[in-house]
Amino acid sequence: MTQMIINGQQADARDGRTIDVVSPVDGAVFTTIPRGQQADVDAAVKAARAALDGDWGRMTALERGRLMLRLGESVLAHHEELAQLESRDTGKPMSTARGDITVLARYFEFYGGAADKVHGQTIPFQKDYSVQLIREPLGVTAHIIPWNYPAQMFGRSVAPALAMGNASVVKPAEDACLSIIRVAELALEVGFPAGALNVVTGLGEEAGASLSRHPDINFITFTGSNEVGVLIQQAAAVNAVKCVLELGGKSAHIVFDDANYKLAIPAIVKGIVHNTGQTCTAGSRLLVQKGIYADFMKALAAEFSKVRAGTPDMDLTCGPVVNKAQFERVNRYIAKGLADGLKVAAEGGIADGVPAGGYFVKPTLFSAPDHGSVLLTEEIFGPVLVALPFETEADAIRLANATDYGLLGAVWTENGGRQQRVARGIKCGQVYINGFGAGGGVELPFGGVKKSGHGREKGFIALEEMSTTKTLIQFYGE
Ligand code: TXE
Repeated sequence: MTQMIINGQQADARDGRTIDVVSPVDGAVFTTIPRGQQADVDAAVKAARAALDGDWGRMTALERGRLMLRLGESVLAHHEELAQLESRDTGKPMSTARGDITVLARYFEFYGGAADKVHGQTIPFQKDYSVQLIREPLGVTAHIIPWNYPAQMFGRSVAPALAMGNASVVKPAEDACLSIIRVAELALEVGFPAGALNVVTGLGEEAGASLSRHPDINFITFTGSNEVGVLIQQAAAVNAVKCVLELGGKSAHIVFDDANYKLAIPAIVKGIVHNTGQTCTAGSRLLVQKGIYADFMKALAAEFSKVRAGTPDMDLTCGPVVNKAQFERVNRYIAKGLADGLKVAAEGGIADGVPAGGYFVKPTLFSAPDHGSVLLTEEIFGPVLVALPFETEADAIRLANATDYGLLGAVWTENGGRQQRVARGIKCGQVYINGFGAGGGVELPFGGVKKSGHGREKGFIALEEMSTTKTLIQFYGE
């Protein structure tokens, strides 16, 4: 039984209820977490508010930064333990989980180092006036986190908020929250004051909804489905608080006929099978110029068919998907692709010896004759890639933009002018040129446009998102 962290203490749900935690590897229950409710959320928000008025709120930026650096070091000292927890909870292959914990530590290192480097401004104004623009924390920040990268997203969401002096209440996903709770315990061990960082576990429609509509929060950041993102924005509107939403994607690779196959093919395969395709930035669409389509697909299929899904200990490219609902969803999309007339260009496999009852799906590469199938527009969130040929540069940009999402894109060409034109033509928040994915990209502003959401996380820009400005206007004349 794992406990929540509220006001510096481990806590069960006030009404004692729990949620079973199921292993994606075999479908068996292996622990429980508290099923937090409104009363638990109230206690966490109250503790965060008190921390702002107490020790945490009185700390200098340097002191906060040092604590965060210490937490980053503690994460590294507990690296293997955290990776095991993360892998157990999500089914991730061990090397993926280890990579995620390294990125988690990096968030605390990056934002811990940045905490005392956020400067204000002076603004020229009328005669005998001095005007200063200073940065202040927003107050109590709420963080609703999904299950696909619990540890990484905890770091991405919470580290900039703490660096700016906010006090945070985190609601991790009910499917995967064990690493987050452990890091919150480590935060207490390294000296974070009670209430600065609280974790309330529970169901989305209970603890998540209570937190998002709580009248005493000042900011919400949410990563998850578009449907829930809309509810979060509505809740934020009721209290007139700012929200940052990261709601998934349908990111396209655009491969021109002069592309470097050696670079493109492994990156495209990894871009859809890493984390078993459960990545908001997954490159889940592939647009290939007509002249090389057959040849490129043949080379890609040879690589794609090597992909295997297995248990975390087998440490293959893919694991299982996270839960039964995702398992059914991905298989439903594969069946729909076949019904829509998409051709299977390659299939990976499921390793021998995976336990019965695990949520393993067959990695699938489809070739589409035209843009007719929903597999080209909807987020599948599994190891399923759909390819489509295009003729001209203008067609490629039009097709890349033919979805409601706008998170990432990638352009593969040696032509410098084309790299710029296409990268600027895709409507999204990040574009890679001759590459894809960058191991977390802690330093790089990240977020989407269109139904992928709004606001930016990662990089220095997150420090602006998670703070506000105050303008001090002083008359110094006589
Ligand atoms: O997401 P939910 P689900 C996409 C992906 C996936 C689909 C469904 O396509 O297949 O969403 O996944 C909390 N008020 N992404 O159902 O429900 C919930 O407890 C407040 C993309 O798991 O959006 C969890 O902590 N909170 C994605 C978080 O929201 C609520 C990552 C996300 O869960 C809530 C995950 C409510 N009413 C899924 N209902 C990405 N962008 O990376 C749920 N939650």
